[in-house]
Amino acid sequence: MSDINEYSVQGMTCSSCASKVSTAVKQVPGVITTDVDLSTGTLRVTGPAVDSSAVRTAITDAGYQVS
Ligand SMILES: [Cu+2]
Repeated sequence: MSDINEYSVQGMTCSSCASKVSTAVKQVPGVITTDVDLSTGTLRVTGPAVDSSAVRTAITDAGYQVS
């Protein structure tokens, strides 16, 4: 797995949504940084060997959809 992964997240409309998603994803083991681009709905996650299915679960558990 690469150290940088991007996810397309649906449902984030403001900075509060972005921080909610970031906070949830930062709980995933191995995640070092998260960065959200609200205009595109892109979540960028850095960290070695991050389990992408765990990231997806964290996003959906926070109440957002990921494609
Ligand atoms: Cu919001």
